[in-house]
Amino acid sequence: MQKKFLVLMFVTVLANAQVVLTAKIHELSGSNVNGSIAIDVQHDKTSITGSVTGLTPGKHGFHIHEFGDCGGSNASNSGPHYNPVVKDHGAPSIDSHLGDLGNIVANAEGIASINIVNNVIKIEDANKIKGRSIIIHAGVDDFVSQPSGDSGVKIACGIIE
Ligand SMILES: [Cu+2]
Ligand SMILES: [Zn+2]
Repeated sequence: MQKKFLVLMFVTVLANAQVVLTAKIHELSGSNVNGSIAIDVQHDKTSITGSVTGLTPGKHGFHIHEFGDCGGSNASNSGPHYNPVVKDHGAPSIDSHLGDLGNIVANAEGIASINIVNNVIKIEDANKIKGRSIIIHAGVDDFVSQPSGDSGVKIACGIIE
């Protein structure tokens, strides 16, 4: 009976595990794209919410890149998409880079209200993505082209804290 209770307690703690990370998004090379993002990592999924302004209307590739460094020409210091278990690039799924977050969509005013549920990033990944960069691209991630979805230049970058 007591053992059962302890197991139940343990499961409850796991189910409630949650790490909230944030990223301040800053423009790159005069793009005027800025915003803030919250990454709410839960036991079995992650909610990504926030707002980004200064975009051109439409879809923009959105990824976690390997290195937490927005410097270099076109933020080249950020490296490739975060890919800890060596998958191909694609739409967010267990068969894609862990850093593949899909596209964000800006309205006619250039504002993207982000509200993504990602079923790939789980609680055990919270410490792996912390300290890396999150990047917004000028173009659409086509989910097919390798290694990065052909989503064009990087227009904004932030560090996941
Ligand atoms: Cu990217
Ligand atoms: Zn990718």
